[in-house]
Amino acid sequence: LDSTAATLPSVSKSNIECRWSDITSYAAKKKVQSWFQHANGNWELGRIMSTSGTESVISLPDGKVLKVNSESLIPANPDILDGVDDLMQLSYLNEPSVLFNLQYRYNQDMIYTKAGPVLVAINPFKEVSLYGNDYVEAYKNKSIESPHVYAIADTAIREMIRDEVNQSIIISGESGAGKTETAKIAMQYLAALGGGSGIEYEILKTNPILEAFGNAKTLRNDNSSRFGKLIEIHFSETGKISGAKIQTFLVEKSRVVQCAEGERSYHIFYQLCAGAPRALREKLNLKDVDEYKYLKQSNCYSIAGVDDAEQFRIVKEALDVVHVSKEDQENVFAMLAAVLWLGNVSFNVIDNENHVEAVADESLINVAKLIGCDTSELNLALSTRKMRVGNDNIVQKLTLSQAIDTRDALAKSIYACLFEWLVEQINKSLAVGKRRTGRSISILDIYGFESFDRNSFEQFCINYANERLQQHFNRHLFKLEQEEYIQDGIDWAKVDFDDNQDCLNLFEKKPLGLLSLLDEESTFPNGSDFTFANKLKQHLNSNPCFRGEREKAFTVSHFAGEVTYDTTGFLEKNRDLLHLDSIQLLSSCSCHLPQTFASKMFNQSEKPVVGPLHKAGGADSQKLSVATKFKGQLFQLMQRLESTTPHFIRCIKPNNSQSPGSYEQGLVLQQLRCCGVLEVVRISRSGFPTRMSHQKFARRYGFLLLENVASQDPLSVSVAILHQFNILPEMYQVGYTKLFFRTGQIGVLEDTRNHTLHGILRVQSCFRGHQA
Ligand code: AOV
Ligand code: MG
Repeated sequence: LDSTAATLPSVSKSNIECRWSDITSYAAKKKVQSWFQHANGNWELGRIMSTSGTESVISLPDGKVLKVNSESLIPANPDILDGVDDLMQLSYLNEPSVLFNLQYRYNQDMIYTKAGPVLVAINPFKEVSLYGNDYVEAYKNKSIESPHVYAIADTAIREMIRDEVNQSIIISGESGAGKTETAKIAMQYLAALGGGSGIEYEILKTNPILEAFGNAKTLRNDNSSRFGKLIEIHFSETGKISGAKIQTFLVEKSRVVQCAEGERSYHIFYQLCAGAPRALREKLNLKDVDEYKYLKQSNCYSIAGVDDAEQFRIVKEALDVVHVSKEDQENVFAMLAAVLWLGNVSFNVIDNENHVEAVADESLINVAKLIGCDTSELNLALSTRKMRVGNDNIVQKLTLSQAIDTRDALAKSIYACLFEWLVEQINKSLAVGKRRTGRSISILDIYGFESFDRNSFEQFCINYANERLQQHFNRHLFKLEQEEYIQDGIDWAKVDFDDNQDCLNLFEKKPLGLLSLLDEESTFPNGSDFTFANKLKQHLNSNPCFRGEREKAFTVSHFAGEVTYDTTGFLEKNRDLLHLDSIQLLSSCSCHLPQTFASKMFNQSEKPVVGPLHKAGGADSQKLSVATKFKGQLFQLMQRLESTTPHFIRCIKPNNSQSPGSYEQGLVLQQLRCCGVLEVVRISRSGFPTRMSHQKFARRYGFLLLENVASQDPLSVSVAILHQFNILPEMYQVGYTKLFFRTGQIGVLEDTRNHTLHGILRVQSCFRGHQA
């Protein structure tokens, strides 16, 4: 007998109600299957041989027999429930059962599983044959029932038409979990069902473009989105796509000038260098990727299995499709080349105060040529700063580090403007015509939660966005649900869930929250990352979601885990200053894009103030801080989503090595826990997720009644319908204003309604045919 088994494992809240001791007598447990947790945390299915007192003896599949603490055993589901496609169907809803169920399906390439109203998608990291026309048809005709992104998209279309309410498909999950792929799969389905006008083809082609310019290889994901995206697809009355609008959020521009070992800058740079045809190469003076300092620093040029040259061809084709002219495409490539060459611009120290001048070499000449200015003007903009002192204009020389910062700021701004400009062009091409119906389905795909060894301002913003999104998820699936039941007088067992309001408060509270303190410090001329970190520690140390760390670091307890941020560069990135000299340079350029960018920057810089107050007078652009602007965007986004019916998809990353076939239980469990999937299932199981007002219900199904109802008020009609269709009393509740149904109940009624309606239509068209 081996008694080295783990002692009491950490059993989370969601397991507690499913312990053996709660559900059955000890005698009944003999020979039944049970989960046993190994010391490494993995669960294994065993069979209980005997139980005495607090100890049980169990046998494992490999023949081992263990003596374990009875309390540590968790009931397993009967074999017949192996791999159910909705976790709601599990008799025992505990963590190991859920983990096993998902794994069982995953091993057979069934990567989708419902968790009540939420679709769980586990990244296969390989091609699975679940997509394409046959599948689209099958989901459209409802000849397949198994959970799928297509099914979610189908529901969204149907509900949009049925309820005349805008819909949203909200995709979340950690970095590399599969959000972007899932978003594309959803778009595919919508395009297939709503296609016809040709605009759907354009919509699909926005993906390779935005991925080329907004995705990059990170340590977590070879194709990591470095921007957030909401695409709103509009439909006409007849359910056909009439146009679309893309909104993007905070693209990570620091990557253009700086990126960590083993990561890459944006795909498009490598694609351009690898794929540009000879004429273009010569025109832009393009070199190989390893000749550009911005690309060289991370020591990583290629991605396994990706042909950058081929991708370049795909992107160019896509640009054609969304009506970016050949001329504009060339302008875009010129801007990319200018950014690359900027990175190679170097400086010479010219006096003993460390003042510099740009070296007039090939790189400086190329940048000037590509943006359309003189090398001398470019040199001045990079190595000096004009200031106004009293009534005089003075020119101040820059030091080496100031000049490098100015150069990098220019490169970042050009890239960010280019990205924004591209999105505008795409939106023009996809613009919804005048016949706007106001019906739309939005798909949200943002950068997933990130935690690296070193986390900076970018992770701070990304994780804050994920925190906001998590609250939206909570609000819908827990809070609003409960509130609605209570309002309508429905008896309802409360389910606890992890609210992340505390963490959001830590970010958003005024004046003592992370964002306010960051902005405040950013406005102080003498503020530094160090003084910022100290302020945080001084004001926030009592907050349970915050912990000050050594030196300039601090830790935040996010819903998805703790992340330690290094404040180095926070202030500079938050201020995001571009000197007026640089903007003026761009506006004086002879090329069209730099001018456009300059006016964009001017408009942005006229807004209210955050930024160091210069004693010499406002020579620098002053504008909203990056964090404040981002927060504003997120609030707007949430407001927009609030007015839609949400459909949630949770992507799960089964391993950290991006490899197929590997399912790490601990990693999956951690993701399931932090996003509250089990709680969602529990709430749905005990609740009544489908609801309809008495009026609407009576109107929708009243015509199916076989007998007249004495009283015609909506409630009486509704009750008569429920009786006629034998809907069991435990399957619904009648509230003050609405009817509440358990999952699946309304489906039967809908089917009957559709059949009957089709029957009526057939009869009518026969009748008309007869008349003619
Ligand atoms: P993410 O969007 O969630 O990460 P992606 O959608 O980029 O993650 O997925 C990462 C990689 O996983 C993809 O490049 C594919 O190789 C693979 N993958 C994901 N879903 C599927 C699928 N359904 N079928 C086949 N392969 C898939 V991030 O943007 O980093 O947060 O920020
Ligand atoms: Mg992504």
